[in-house]
Amino acid sequence: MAGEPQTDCLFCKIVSGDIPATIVRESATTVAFRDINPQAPTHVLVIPKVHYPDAASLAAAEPQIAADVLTEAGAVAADEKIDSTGYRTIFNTGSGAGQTVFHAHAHVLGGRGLQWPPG
Ligand code: DGP
Repeated sequence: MAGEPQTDCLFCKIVSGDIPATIVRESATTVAFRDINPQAPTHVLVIPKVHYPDAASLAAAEPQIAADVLTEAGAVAADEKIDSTGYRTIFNTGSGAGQTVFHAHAHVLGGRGLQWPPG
């Protein structure tokens, strides 16, 4: 069923605690944890606790939770003190854009100079 935990989903297992992660924030609807392969001094993933494969499908089904993900991304940036220097919030969508985990997630990156456009 839409939104239900998926047994083969890595991030659902982080939500349930079956796979450990360095959690930096948690809300009723989201979890934020450090990326295992950081691309910047701060690289945190913010995920909804419910399972949707990408940001657009989450937003279509659960717009308030999609908003919660963005609100938490901003809170992570404030906690990590990268809000004043600038940070980037990225939703890779589809394997052609580099998405490897098909549970919606926002990357929050900062703490170094960020180039534009991204590669
Ligand atoms: P994406 O390529 O946009 O699907 O991003 C997936 C991210 O998930 C990638 O940057 C690496 C991260 N990741 C993959 N496996 C794990 C894990 O087991 N733990 C943590 N903390 N991050 C992971």
